[in-house]
Amino acid sequence: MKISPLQKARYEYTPKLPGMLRNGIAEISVKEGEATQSVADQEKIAELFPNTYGKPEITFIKGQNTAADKKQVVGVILSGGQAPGGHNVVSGLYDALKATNKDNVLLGFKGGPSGLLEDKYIEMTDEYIDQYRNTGGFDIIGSGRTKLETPEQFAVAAEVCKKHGITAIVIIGGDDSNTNACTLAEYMAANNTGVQVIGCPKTIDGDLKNEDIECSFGFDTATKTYSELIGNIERDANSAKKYWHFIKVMGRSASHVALECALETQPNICLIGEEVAAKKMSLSEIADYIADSVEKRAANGDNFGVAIIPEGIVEFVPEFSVLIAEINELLAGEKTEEFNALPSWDAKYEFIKAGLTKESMSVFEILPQGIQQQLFLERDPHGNVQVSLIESEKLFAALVADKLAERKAAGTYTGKFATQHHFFGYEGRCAFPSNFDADYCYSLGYNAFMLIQYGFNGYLSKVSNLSKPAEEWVAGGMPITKMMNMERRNGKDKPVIRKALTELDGAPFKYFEAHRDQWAVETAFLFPGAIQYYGPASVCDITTRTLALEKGE
Ligand code: FBP
Repeated sequence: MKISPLQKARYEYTPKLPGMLRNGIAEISVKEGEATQSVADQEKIAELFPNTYGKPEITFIKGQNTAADKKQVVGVILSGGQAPGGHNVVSGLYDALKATNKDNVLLGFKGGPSGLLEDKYIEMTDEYIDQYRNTGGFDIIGSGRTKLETPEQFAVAAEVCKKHGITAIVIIGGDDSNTNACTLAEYMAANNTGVQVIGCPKTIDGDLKNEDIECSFGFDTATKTYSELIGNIERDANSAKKYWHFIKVMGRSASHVALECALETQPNICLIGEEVAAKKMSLSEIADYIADSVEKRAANGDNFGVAIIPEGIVEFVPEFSVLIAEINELLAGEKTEEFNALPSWDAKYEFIKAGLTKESMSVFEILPQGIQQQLFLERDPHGNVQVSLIESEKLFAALVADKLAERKAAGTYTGKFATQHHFFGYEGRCAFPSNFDADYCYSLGYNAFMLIQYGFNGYLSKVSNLSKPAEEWVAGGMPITKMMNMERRNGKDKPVIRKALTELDGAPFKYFEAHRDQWAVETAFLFPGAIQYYGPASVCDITTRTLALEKGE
């Protein structure tokens, strides 16, 4: 296989472990903390997780290793969307497992959770793992979005574990995957299978975090990648001075990615979904807000700019989410076929007009035709509109153009408004992990094995104090039940990990809020440049602005 010079060089990189994990396996001991309880709905969660609820948090410290010396066969699964660093979680896990006992075995289940159910796996070897060290992607074993959640699936999983003598499963995933890891852990304990389940916090979206988990892995590299590109576009915009760039960035629901990119690049506009929802902003108000910046900049002779739009924005605009719900109803079941059989867009439009409420129709009417059609063409397997496929960068550009046309007619705006549209998402999910993600992920994997070795079940691998150099990081574990609460999902109350949305009273948003009016008018662009892997730690090892601000730095 031909490999790039950077990939070759990255093979040589030695990820940094937290200081307390650096003394060798024989000198890692465990310190138990207080018993824990769930973030909310304690009684209900305790009742649903009798075997895994209320366990103590633990920290690894330097000391005599007292873990039982049994042979471990560990299965690992990558679940959900790719996030840079996943390969290092697997290699950290592998290295710790082999350093403990060279007869230990690591099986990688292929293609996500379905690999476990279908018993499709590969056994990891030095040679195989070495090809993937410090590289991006999940191609080491592949990933998938099958949910492991029913008792029937758990029974199959337990059978597969029994067949291979598996003693522990490590699930590398986001909030939903770790919710399922928690339920699987409870099942394994309740059925005396002897199989432990450990989770690792992954997602570029950055919405799996709380007072214990400081960030999910992949967020650092993905946002640095998008910020590099946004900075490059800002410089292009400032050179040519003729385009407004509307840039949509990934993040299915929460706006953490958009906010971090804004902190890194200081664009003229960045929308934050959570704020739009809190202020109940309509599409028209958002368009006016952006148009105000365009108009003020035009008055200064600056007919260019950059606006960042979070992917999940449309779900946060109250009138838009009502429209989407009505469209889902309108096309429920067989009505989709009836709609698709209509001969022309005009006929379809009449069908839509007859089916939507007056309020939703008034929202629908102001959308560009391309977006109107997207709302009806793209459906997920459950029959829902796939909001992530809505080109909101084009939607807002078009709405702003309409506002500016009105202002021009009224004589208040005389500038030029030419737009370019971009979507940054998949570009960032498989980048070579930054040093931070390479170190953090390797530590999460290494630490996951320590949790296994000490017999913990239903724990999330936890590495904290992340804004400090790796030497000062703290490694340990936290019962997943601690992050759970009850939420309404598909018409039922379910125990789930609470998703972390952008906090409007949090330091990252407050910083943005304090500066955005200036950024909206001036050209205050910041150019972060490409991720640096070699050079001074002040450039190569810096983490996100979000983490630094959250830590008061
Ligand atoms: P995870 O929550 O599984 O980490 O995935 C996040 C994400 O990258 C979102 O940002 C994006 O909306 C979605 O995955 C895209 O999913 P897909 O890869 O299935 O198109």
